[in-house]
Amino acid sequence: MSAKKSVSKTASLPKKAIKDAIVRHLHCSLGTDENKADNHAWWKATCASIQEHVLEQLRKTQKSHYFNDTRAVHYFSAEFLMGRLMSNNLHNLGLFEQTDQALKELGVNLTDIMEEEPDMALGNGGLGRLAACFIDSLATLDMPAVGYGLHYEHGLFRQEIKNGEQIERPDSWRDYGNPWEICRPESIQEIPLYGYVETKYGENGEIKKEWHPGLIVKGLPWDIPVVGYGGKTVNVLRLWQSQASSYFNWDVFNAGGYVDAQKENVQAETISKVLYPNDETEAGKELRLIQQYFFSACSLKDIIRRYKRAHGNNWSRFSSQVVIQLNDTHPAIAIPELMRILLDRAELDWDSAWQICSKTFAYTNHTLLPEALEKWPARMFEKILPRHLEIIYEINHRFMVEVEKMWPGNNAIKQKLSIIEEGNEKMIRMGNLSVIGSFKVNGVAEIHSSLVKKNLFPEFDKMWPEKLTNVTNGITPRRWLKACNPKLSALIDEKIGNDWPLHLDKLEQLSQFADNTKFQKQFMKIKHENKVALAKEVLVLTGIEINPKAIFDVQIKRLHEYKRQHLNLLHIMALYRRLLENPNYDMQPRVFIFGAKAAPSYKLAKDIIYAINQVADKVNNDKRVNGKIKVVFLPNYRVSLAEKIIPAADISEQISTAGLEASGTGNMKLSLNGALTVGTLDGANIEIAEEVGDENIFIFGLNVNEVHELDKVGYNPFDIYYNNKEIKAVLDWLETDYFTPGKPGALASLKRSLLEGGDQYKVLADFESYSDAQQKANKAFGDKSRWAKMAILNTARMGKFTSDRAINDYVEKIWKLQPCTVE
Ligand code: GPW
Repeated sequence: MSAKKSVSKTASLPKKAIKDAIVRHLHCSLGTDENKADNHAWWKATCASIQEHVLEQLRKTQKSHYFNDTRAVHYFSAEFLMGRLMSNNLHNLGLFEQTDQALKELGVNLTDIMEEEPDMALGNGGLGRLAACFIDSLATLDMPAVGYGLHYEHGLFRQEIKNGEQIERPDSWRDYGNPWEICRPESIQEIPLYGYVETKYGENGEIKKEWHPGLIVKGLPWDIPVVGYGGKTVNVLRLWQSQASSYFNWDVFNAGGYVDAQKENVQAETISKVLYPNDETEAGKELRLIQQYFFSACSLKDIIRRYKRAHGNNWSRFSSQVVIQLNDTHPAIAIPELMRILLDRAELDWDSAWQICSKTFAYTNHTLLPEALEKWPARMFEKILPRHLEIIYEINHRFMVEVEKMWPGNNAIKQKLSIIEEGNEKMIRMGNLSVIGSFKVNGVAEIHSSLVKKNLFPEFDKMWPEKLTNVTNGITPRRWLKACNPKLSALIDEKIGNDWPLHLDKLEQLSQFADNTKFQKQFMKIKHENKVALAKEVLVLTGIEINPKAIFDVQIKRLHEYKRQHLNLLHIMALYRRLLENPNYDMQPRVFIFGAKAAPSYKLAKDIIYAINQVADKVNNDKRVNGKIKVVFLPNYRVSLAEKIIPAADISEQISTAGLEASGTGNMKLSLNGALTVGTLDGANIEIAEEVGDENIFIFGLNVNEVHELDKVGYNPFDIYYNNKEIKAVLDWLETDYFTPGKPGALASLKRSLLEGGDQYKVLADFESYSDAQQKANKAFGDKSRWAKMAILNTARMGKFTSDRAINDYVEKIWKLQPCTVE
């Protein structure tokens, strides 16, 4: 382990003790024995024995935080995409090897039983996975921190592919229990909803507001321990489950209304039933707003209860003890909720309340896409949260006074900055509320943050020049290299020592071996073995045979037009066409691997999945292709599948329209595992290029300014269609029944979106440049030594992108926390 951190006590735990604990749990927790136990039982018993160590450290951590009365960050997020926890917890506790050995002696294979664990898929994509990486780093860096979110009964849907099309099935991750979570009924919270606000007058004629809710629901917390690497600090992720506030309405029950009495139950329990599957789109659904309020309000009450235990009713130290990070605007309702508590409950005056509130919150923006900037109809607020609406109006009113001071008489600016959007339907702009109510606002990559300043919130940046800042995203190298790529990790350990998971900059030492033929061979042998393993998995999952010697070209992310999976597809079709026209067309055999879920209501995204599968079917079975192209769409892309794909990737597709991918994090994971990026100058790709050097990445396409210029002069995709024979042929091909026998036009929506639809995401504009970059990659792969060197340098130069660096940036720029060590 590291110089800073000593090896944890658990690491020296004898194998015998681990064996005994697992067997004890088989007997005493599961009521089975070694002869009867199946993999699921072994998995549960092993979890239970790991959890013993986890809970011991959790207790010590909480004690230490309590006695030191530390300032802590509270990470509010509607999503935490945790994936599986067994391997992660074992690695972080330093117990992986011994447990592997112990199970072996019991005749059990650790890799097999880890497959029994369902993914905790309480998130959609990047934003949710970032939250998971961040809480890993917070614990690793011994930072006092709590993650707060929703305990969804059903996480992101399971994706099946039937006849090429996506089918959504419910995700039931908790059907057989979750061995990691602890129910905390002692910390239940009650949350008001609906109703009306009464205005009262105090003794001195002062106005008082009282909210009379129409419904109260219970929030039951479940704690998931978050084990830091080194096994010392164990923080918690606290997720709220909604429940009816009283199980039976006895009056109704006695009147014979047994079924009616259950209705309220159902309504309350619906709140945490299911994760909204829309990535980067605001749905405007009442239940979603209730979800946001429910978890924000539960979490705030929880924080305040803890604060009061130490400080009583003295609010003066609140904002020095508590910082709340809003993961996008999803929990922004926490701002007026804290105001409500301070005004109506604690009876503070407005200025004192606002002082506290605006020093407590910080907000991370993750997108510039207009459809993802949350807005809620004012009438929805009026119905669900009437008091909050009043408070928002008052925040806005006072803010408008400030705007008037800065830009006297300028109504256009007032309209733009107002929290309230006037129009047919009055809307509440959650982004504006978040900027106004926070002391810091950050974007998630340099380019993104500069666009937040320049295009999204320029006036806010003028008003508060210190408020807007950048923290480039990061990923945890524990999950995304050490655990998912054990062979490469072992090789790195052997070369540079084993403290790189805590000090990822040290990977730079690998660059001294980048030209070393022996090291290149070792590095590429591991890549090959990982590819063989993935090929086996692909065969099992899809029945498609792929050649591990081919280039594994990977695009894994949510399906979105701005991410441009269809650019990749058009290029595959072009290659296919070139091969048909010229059987000697010079290309390295390549396997194109896709993984992507589409939001169930996103029609074109689903059409793109269908198109990929139809093209795959044709290409894979066309003898003339001679195995030079294979296309694989892996169903049900999720964290645990990413862990298998990423170590096996040669090429990483990061091809969003410049300016639209705020950061990307898959780009970092793939590069860390030695894949070369084919990418645009967008999000964190730019910083990856800076780190690896232009010669170790394939950059193509319009940059942000060029996209902007093109829009200004007017972009007409038909110009490209009529001038580029290949593009025209490929688009026209989509309209035939070549890929959809008997169903001509089944793929026509794609062509339409790129022509009549206006090609909003500049797919055709970037096609040629993309194709050129792909040819360069193709050529580079032909030179084994050159490729190996580039791959090694990618791994070696990813130090910047550890989430430990990102968290340290947050700590220094925003949170101002001190680490708190645990014995
Ligand atoms: F719209 N991101 C995401 F900004 O995964 F809220 N889901 C979302 O709903 C949003 C953003 C939101 C992603 C960004 O698209 C990606 O570029 C970024 O790397 C990631 O958030 C983490 O910052």
